[in-house]
Amino acid sequence: MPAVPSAPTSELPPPATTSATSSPAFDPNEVTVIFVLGGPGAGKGTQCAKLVQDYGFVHLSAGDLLRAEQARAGSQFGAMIKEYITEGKIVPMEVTIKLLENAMRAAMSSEAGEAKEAGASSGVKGIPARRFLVDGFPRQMDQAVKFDETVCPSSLVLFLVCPEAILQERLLERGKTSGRDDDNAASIKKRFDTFIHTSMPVVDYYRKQGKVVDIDSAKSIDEVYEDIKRGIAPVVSSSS
Ligand code: UP5
Ligand code: MG
Repeated sequence: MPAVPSAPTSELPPPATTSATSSPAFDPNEVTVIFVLGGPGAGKGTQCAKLVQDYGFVHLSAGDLLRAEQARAGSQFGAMIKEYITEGKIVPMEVTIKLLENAMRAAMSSEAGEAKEAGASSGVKGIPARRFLVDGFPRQMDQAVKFDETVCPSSLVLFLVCPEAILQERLLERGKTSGRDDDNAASIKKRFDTFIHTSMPVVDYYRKQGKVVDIDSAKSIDEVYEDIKRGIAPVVSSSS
């Protein structure tokens, strides 16, 4: 296996705050963040798309942001991100957190964000976007601690639970057409290993804080979504 290089971070500015004693960039009373976690292929992206449609969440997929940065012409992180993703490893958090923070800021200041927050049918403008689904992040303890400290503590964690055999079948099927560097048998195995050893401690950490809602994502897409709607009800009603 090739050595994974450490990430140069000079191209991205440092996180907004770096001291453990300073405040997060976004006030959790004004911004609602839901983390959507689960193994590779658990249905995080599929379910987030449905929540965006019905609730006007802004959906931020850490994996999608990293793939976009990988594809961005001139990015100094492109080769490094590709190698980490193919190896199923976690990209150094400075890169991912900055991409997420930038995307949150862009959504909050954009017309698109305003329209989403207001709801597609109301047509009301001028309310900043403030409900975020953060999909596939945090997946390592250092990321969880840093994001909570410097960006915004989450209100809820949706944890999509599904047996590995089903996940593998879904990913291999998707791999026939997805073009993703990691939808192949070798990468999928590494992604599973990383999920168990590196990402599960994050779920346990939030479980101790009482934030985790477990969702059986082996069910059909619509059944999973019904369970998710019930799971987020307390947070959605209190932030609307
Ligand atoms: N499908 C979905 N739900 C279904 C259901 N209920 N029944 C039947 N089929 C269902 O779904 C996957 C497939 O399953 C699709 O074909 C779908 O139709 C079907 P999807 O919704 O895409 O699942 P998702 O959980 O989003 O799977 P994904 O592959 O995106 O999960 P990963 O967590 O592996 O990928 P992600 O893009 O988040 O991360 C990729 C890599 O980026 C990581 O491995 C890592 O290297 C890197 N990364 C970081 O380094 N840091 C980060 O913070 C985040 C990512
Ligand atoms: Mg996804």
